[in-house]
Amino acid sequence: MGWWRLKRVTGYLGAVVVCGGCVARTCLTDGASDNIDRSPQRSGDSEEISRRGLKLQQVQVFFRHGARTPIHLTPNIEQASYRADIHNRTLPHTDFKLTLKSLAGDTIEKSLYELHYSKTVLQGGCVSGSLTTLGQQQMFELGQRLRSEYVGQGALLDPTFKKEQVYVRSTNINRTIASARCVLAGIFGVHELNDSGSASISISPQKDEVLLPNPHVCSVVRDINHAAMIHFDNIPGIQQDRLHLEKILGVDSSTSGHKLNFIVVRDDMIARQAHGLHVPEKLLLLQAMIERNATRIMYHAFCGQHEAELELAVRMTAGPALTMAVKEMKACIKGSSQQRVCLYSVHDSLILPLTVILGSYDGRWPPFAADIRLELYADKQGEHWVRARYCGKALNIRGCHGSFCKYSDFIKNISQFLVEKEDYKRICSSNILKKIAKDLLVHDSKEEDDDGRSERPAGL
Ligand SMILES: *[C@@H]1O[C@H](CO)[C@@H](O)[C@H](O)[C@H]1NC(C)=O
Ligand SMILES: *[C@@H]1O[C@H](CO)[C@@H](O)[C@H](O)[C@H]1NC(C)=O
Ligand SMILES: *[C@@H]1O[C@H](CO)[C@@H](O)[C@H](O)[C@H]1NC(C)=O
Ligand SMILES: *[C@@H]1O[C@H](CO)[C@@H](O)[C@H](O)[C@H]1NC(C)=O
Ligand SMILES: CC(=O)N[C@H]1CO[C@H](CO)[C@@H](O)[C@@H]1O
Repeated sequence: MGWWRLKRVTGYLGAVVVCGGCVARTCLTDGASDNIDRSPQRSGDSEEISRRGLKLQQVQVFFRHGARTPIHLTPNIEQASYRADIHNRTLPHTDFKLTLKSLAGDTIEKSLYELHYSKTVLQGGCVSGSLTTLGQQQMFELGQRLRSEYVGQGALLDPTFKKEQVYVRSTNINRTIASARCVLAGIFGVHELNDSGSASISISPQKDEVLLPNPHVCSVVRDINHAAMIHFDNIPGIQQDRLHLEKILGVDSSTSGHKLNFIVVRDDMIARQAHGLHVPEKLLLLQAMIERNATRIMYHAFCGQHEAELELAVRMTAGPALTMAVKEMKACIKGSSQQRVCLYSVHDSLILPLTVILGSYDGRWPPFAADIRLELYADKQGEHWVRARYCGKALNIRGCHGSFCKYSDFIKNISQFLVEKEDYKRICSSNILKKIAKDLLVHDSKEEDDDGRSERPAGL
């Protein structure tokens, strides 16, 4: 299996921007290695809900797809076998009648990502980047957790599926579409969904896709991504660790010209671990190093190489999706929308910068089935409040105190990251990264005068 070829072809399509990778730890309750705090409420939350008389009006959920087959393979390591009869079965309790709807009103375009994945058939018959049977179950269980909180007598949703109340949108990739299906099945059950016959998932054409950092329409996103994925050696400390890993694997990048990316090795490793497949000892020994360095590269790929790029980067990578979610909140407050639950089936590439915007990035790779929820409440006086949650746990939203943030404060605090279509387009094609780099150079040369350093491993 030509790993180099895979990496080359991939470029930033799929492998990078739909940044692969995953983690054995998930937001599920089963993982032994799962050390994420999943307690659904903070201790004071239910008290605050009753004290203020908060009533839930709407919840929007961004979730990462479940466990999948790898997108990358490690050079000089024997491939793991992903048997299609084990890992590519459709779970009957997630199988129901579903339609896909194009948001452009025409037929859904062929997915370039799927076209790319389908070229790599893994040992065992599964295709790269596909949601596995385990991944389906993880998403189903996320759906069940949503059901337990939001469905029932006096709750946000009736147990009967009403298409006006539930909006589902996915990126145009099989594993996210299938993940959305499994979440829906977990919320309503396949009998109800089949009886209703009206469940659908909306898909945007690539040119308008906001559910992932979109390098196809935004050259600023592409350049930020490229800087991290190709020139990751600029990140202090990476090169030394990379050379060590290459030596262990017997990879000689100086002759091949292709530096081994930690994200590649991590992706392969995590997919094996999630599915209980063998991981070679020499990789296991380096797992902590691979994890940390890969996560660091991933962070820079979506949040910029330098602190000075951060605000711009996350505004361009996750801002459009957040802007869409804020519009839904506004529509709910105005009473112009009946949608109570919005489900967005996405990737780690969106989850990570979203947590950065919310002010609560935990420094880790978002695990399979990780979810961010934006809950909109109204109090007795009719004032609105927002609670954000990551893997169930309430977050401190940037600048707010406690779990609940006044809607007006929430908007004030995140407004610098919101972006309308026209501004997005304008910024995307601007030379703003060059400007930032130039400012940094001026800044750096001043510092060098001070401390005499001749060369800095600048990220830009
Ligand atoms: C629901 O419908 C799907 C196909 O549309 C079918 O395969 C499945 O068996 C049905 N499940 C139930 C429980 O009715
Ligand atoms: C995996 O399952 C999907 C959905 O049932 C199917 O379209 C695809 O052909 C299967 N792939 C393999 C390699 O079995
Ligand atoms: C992805 O989904 C399409 C449409 O359902 C299907 O034709 C294709 O075989 C799927 N690809 C894989 C790799 O399962
Ligand atoms: C790479 O991993 C090593 C070992 O865990 C760690 O000390 C180092 O800080 C990591 N490098 C980066 C850039 O995160
Ligand atoms: C970063 C930011 O805008 N923080 C503000 C969030 O909202 C609170 C309450 O209005 C302000 O005090 C913060 O300054």
